Amino acid sequence: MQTTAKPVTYGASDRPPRGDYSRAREDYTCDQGWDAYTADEHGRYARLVARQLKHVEGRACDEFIAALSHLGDAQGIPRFENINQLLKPATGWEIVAVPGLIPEREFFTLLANRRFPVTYWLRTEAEFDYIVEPDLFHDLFGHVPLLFDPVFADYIQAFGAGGLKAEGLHALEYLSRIYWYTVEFGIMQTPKGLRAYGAGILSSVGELEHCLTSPQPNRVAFDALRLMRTRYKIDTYQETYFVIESFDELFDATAPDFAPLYQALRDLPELPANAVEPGERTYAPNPLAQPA
Ligand code: HBI
Ligand code: FE
Repeated sequence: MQTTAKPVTYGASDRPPRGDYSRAREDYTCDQGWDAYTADEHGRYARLVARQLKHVEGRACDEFIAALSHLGDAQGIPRFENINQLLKPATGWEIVAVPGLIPEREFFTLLANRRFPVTYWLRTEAEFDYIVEPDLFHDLFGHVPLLFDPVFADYIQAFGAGGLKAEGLHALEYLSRIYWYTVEFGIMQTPKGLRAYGAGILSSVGELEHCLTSPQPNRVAFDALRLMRTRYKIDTYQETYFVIESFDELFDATAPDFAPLYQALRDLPELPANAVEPGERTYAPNPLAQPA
């Protein structure tokens, strides 16, 4: 099947695309190809999940922990249609396979229609600890559990719909920052301390501890305008984490039309990833877990 789906990679990276974009349909979705996974890949996925499950307790938000059981027994790579049988009735979402990163317009269109893109290929053994591009483990383990949370599920759909309304390239850059600093690297203040909810953190071993307890990064109260001014880096730990107090706060802050914010942003200079603005609310790191 010939298609116009063209490979997409992060930024100007000259890294060759990892997925087979020739198998993608016009909307960039493709079949998961579950039968093609090897025993090695099933085993590697199971080891990635087993390791991460040891780290998320006490570090991931309760909503994530509560939803983990929906990913199945994690003895191997699940069939997306099996997850959809649970996910669709829960929040109306379904996951669809994609060959990797897809263009913004197709990405926002999928989210606006409650279809979450999940990369079908899994990282190699050499990338067990770290991979730049989002792979199957990042998307499935990092993103999918929170799609079972009704408020977060509505937020992602609103974000997708907002993205389709974004006019001009700058708006897409601002929206990418919102996505990056919430869905990928967001943390939450809870009565039990700071907890992670961003998929980029939840699918990483090192950053899960770093984002909550390291004295290095700034932890700044979530503010959509401040956030959209702030640049981010894709291949290091974040230098700033934006802190919400609930998913309701996230939904309320980003559901309305962003046009007034884009207008205000035109007159405000961008901020580096490690900026701290005078007078803004910041959060102290969690105390280091006492050795058992
Ligand atoms: N494509 N498959 C996939 N996954 C993403 O997370 C993704 C994407 N395309 C664009 C994108 N993210 C970001 O630019 C969002 O901020 C829009
Ligand atoms: Fe992601």
